Amino acid sequence: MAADVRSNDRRAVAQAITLIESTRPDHRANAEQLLASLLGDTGKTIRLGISGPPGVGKSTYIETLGLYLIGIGHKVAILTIDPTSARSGGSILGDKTRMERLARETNVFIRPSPSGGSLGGVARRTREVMLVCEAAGHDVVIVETVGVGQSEIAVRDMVDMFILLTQPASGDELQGIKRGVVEIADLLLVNKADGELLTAAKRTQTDYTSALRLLRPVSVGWTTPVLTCSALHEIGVDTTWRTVEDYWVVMGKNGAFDQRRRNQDVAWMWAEIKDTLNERFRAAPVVAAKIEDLERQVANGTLAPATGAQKLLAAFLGDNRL
Ligand SMILES: Nc1nc2c(ncn2[C@@H]2O[C@H](COP(=O)(O)OP(=O)(O)OP(=O)(O)O)[C@@H](O)[C@H]2O)c(=O)[nH]1
Ligand SMILES: [Mg+2]
Repeated sequence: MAADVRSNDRRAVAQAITLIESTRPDHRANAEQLLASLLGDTGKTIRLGISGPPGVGKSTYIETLGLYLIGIGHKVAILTIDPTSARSGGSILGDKTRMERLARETNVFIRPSPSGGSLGGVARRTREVMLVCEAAGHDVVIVETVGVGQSEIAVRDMVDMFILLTQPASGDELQGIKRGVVEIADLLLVNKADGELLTAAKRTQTDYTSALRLLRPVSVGWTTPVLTCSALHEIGVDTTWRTVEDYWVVMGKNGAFDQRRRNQDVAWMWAEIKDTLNERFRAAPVVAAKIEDLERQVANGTLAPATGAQKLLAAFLGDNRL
């Protein structure tokens, strides 16, 4: 399968991803083996995170950017993390159909996140799917998420550059923009800079630019630019890509690019440990038998949370001295 993935056999890629997303323990073991054999062919990519509130134009932007990128010879993979689908168990509607033109291209691979599971679980697999896409020869990987807090952080932690999409806003609205998200952006795009919205878009650009001056840049040696574009009318999207290339050069030269990836890999290892321990813990019969009762006692206030935790940990570790 690894050989077929490397030669970008679409069926093999799809099968590899299905294997990775499977929760069966034997599948997991195979998935890890597959990932280990693909590792040498991963990483020669730019990994982009794109986020923004619902309706801001993420799908439209990714379609326009994607078409532009394949036009200049790139192979693009688009992975979406939708925390709302993780919560509701539903799959994301529309996104795939809304990127209709892009979906028809052969040098493009689009994959919505699997439904169900926690955000952590979805993000965990998305990283691995990203590696499969890279091994298959995609040199631009875009991870998209809807802007609802935590998911942006999850995406930020797996990409080289985080792009935040916004739209023309009034001054009041600007105050309300979540500062935390703006702080983690390497590039801010004010989309819908067209027609009647153009003036407002330019003003929003100025407002953001001055707001950003007060913040410490997330990436060393890089000042977060604020650009305007119109994804719908395909204006300025090529300029946004040139900024991505600039970023790549600057961050590559000062070593921040490699450093970030190394940090991400180590953090990823620890996240795996945490998730795996958590799974094993909950699945252990000695723990499972006690969870419900102890949770109830803690909820009632008859048992201190720390004591409840100690009891469960002691059961798991088989050590009463804990
Ligand atoms: N005027 C204008 N409208 C745009 C632009 N980009 C997107 N839109 C419109 O904005 C609406 C939402 O666009 P989408 O691309 O679906 O937005 P999204 O961020 O993917 O939305 P969700 O997937 O629901 O979070 C659509 O009606 C688009 O046609 C733009 O550059 N200019
Ligand atoms: Mg969308």
